[in-house]
Amino acid sequence: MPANLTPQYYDAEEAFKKAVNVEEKIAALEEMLAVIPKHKGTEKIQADLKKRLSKLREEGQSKSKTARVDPFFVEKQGAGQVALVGFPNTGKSALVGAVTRARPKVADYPFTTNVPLAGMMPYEDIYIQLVDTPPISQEIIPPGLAGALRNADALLVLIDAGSDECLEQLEFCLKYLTDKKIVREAAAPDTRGILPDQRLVLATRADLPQGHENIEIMRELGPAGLEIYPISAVTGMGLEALKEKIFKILGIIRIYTKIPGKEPDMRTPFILQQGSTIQDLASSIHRDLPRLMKNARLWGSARFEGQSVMRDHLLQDRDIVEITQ
Ligand SMILES: Nc1nc2c(ncn2[C@@H]2O[C@H](COP(=O)(O)OP(=O)(O)O)[C@@H](O)[C@H]2O)c(=O)[nH]1
Ligand SMILES: [Mg+2]
Repeated sequence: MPANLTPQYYDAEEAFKKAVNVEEKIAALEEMLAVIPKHKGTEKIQADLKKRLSKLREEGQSKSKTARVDPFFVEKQGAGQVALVGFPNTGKSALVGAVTRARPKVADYPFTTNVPLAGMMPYEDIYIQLVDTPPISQEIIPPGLAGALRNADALLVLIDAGSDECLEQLEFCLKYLTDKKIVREAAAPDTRGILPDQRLVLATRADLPQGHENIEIMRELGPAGLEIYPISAVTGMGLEALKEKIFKILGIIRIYTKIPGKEPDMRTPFILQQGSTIQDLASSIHRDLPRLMKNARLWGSARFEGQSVMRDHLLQDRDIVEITQ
């Protein structure tokens, strides 16, 4: 029996896809349940919505208990979480302020940021979460910071190109990240950690007079082959390309979905890891979809538009997929 879902229902579903935390997801599911036409054709969907709702409510309760204990824990929002790490006064807060709407305190005295502070950075049609963190130095490393960094999906290491200590900063930060197993060479299953490719070193305050020379010194004397990317939060130098680099190191792709006979929904992509397949997309849309799926068609990276593809077909960033059940 057809479900004949209404525009209100699709709007609520849209809100669910956009939801960035458990509370918003719960609110959207409740709305979906409230507006879904109540007849035989939607019984299965209704039951499923109820199940998902009760699962999320449980999750929400256990989360709020743990969230209070650890002030360094930042709940993930958006397409990916990128944490900043660096010495005092390297321009961490200034960078977050320049590319997000968050307004962390920027000051020329050290230790103005005591706990992590998140802001959302718009990139094309998605948001990426940046997390400003308390500084590290030879004298002090905030306890709890390592956990927060390990929990991120990617890292920005900020080195002050305006400082004569830049090489020491670089070596100290990289060593801290490997010693604490925040950055690891190879990903082990079920262990958190960031791969070297997901860690980007920034030479900040590169507009300062000594910036150019210091960057040359770091490139020459720092680890061989390490990319050092100059930016300035004050002049804006390098910031646009930085957003693209951040998207790249997250290793994510955006997939848009469409309903047969309708225009694709280009507003809210599903975010998947690079290397994801049609099957992965189906399970992230709905738990039962991999089982119910009959056919999938692809626009974008396909050889021709609307090509039917297999479940194990590898998706590319910006693909459009239509799944029929
Ligand atoms: N010239 C210059 N100064 C900057 C830049 N970014 C930050 N600053 C200054 O450097 C100081 C420390 O910046 P802040 O963002 O608070 O550093 P944090 O301690 O790493 O968060 C402040 O006085 C900022 O105004 C930059 O790109 N260029
Ligand atoms: Mg700061």
